[in-house]
Amino acid sequence: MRIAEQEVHYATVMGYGRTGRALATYLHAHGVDVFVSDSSTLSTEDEHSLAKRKIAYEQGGHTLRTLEGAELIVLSPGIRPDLPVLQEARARSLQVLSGLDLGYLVALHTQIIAITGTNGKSTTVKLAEAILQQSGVDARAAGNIGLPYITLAEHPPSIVVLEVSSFQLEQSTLFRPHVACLLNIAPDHLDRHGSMDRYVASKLSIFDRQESADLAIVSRDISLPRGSIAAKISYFDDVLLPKSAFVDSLLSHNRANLRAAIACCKGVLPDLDVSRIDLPALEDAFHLPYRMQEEPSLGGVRVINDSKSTNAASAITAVESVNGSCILILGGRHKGAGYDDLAHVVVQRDVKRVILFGEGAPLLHSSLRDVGYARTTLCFDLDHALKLALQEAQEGDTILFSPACSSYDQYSNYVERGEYFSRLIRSYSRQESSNK
Ligand code: UMA
Repeated sequence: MRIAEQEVHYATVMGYGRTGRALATYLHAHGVDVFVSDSSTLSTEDEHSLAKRKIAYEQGGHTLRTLEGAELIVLSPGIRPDLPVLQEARARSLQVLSGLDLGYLVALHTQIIAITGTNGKSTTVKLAEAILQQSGVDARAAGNIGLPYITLAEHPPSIVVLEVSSFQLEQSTLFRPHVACLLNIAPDHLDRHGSMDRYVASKLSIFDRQESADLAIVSRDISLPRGSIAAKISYFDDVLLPKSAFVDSLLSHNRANLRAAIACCKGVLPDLDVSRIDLPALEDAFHLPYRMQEEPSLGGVRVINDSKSTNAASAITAVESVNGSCILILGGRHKGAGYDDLAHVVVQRDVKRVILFGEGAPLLHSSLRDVGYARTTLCFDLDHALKLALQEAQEGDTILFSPACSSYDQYSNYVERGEYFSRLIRSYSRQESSNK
């Protein structure tokens, strides 16, 4: 297979999750001899699928087999670029690409809108995709939102709207979006990046390879390093939204997401008439799974499932959007950033109790204690946390599950955690109906 002037016969895919599977499938289908390397134990299903296609693999660690004979190494987002085996790869001058780099190279004629930021990425991506589709454009959303970009590469759309994470950006050396948007930056993923400076640098690198014909879209709240961006800069805060009841009904962060999505669409469709956007048809984009998802109420208690909240900034937005008294469930795997801002918001709002679970519970507990908030309860898992929340809640209260931490201590991802929480609620709801 020819990839950017280079004939590739043998490639290694590192990480065999959602991205790794898609990368291996694409490369294998194009005649490349693929080797898969994963640090965990593969499922029997994955092992069978690889064996059936005669794809060699290793599991339980990345050994030097990762490099043997490889002309190309492609990374899943979860692979840290500083792994010893990758340092060795660079010492041997082997080409190491991110999944985004590979998608970019094999679908060079697709126009790319790339959207990053600590929060609001998925919503903005879905909004931009829907606005472009309304305008008759063949546009598809992909990337961190759940569909690896390489999956679209076989039959690429005219425009791809990519959700891009700091992990993917940190690994990328070639990826160049025509329109790049940075929504916001708040502390997150410090366990991976090591410091806030490096996290910010990885976010800003979305603009690194843009050229003067490209467009960089940011919020006025973000200070850009002077002279570092070649693309034309525009600020999405300046986008005027049409006056409508629908726009008025949006929370301020969603109005910002809508402005950003429109700015991105205007980057590829300069004549887009904002007044002709069917705004109510965008409703679904504001209701992504496990993002402030309304669950069935239990005994007059409103229940919100915000499992997608994996950092303090998104939990703050969630807490601030709840009116009235709330019981907040927080916890999961700590990612290195602090919770002081969140603790201050908890103190200021009508939060009756905070139930803490998982690995991050002790740290969350001490942040809350430091601001003088004492109504916390620690427990091990979500089952217990919900049980305690229901005991505490009275009719008219809201139980808000907005964990502020990643799910990786007890679940494979935030979706699995969100599904689990939903299942718990449905089983309480069934019990409630059968008791009537
Ligand atoms: N693995 C290794 N070596 C390592 C680390 C991981 O082999 O050093 C293996 C794991 O054992 C596992 C596989 O890699 O088998 C998992 O790969 P991955 O962590 O790259 O995850 P994928 O399943 O490929 O999913 C990724 C994104 N996950 C991460 O970035 C952690 C998904 O974003 C994304 O939807 C998917 O690609 C499709 O593009 C999830 C996410 O949490 C939702 N993203 C973070 C966020 O949004 O905050 C960045």
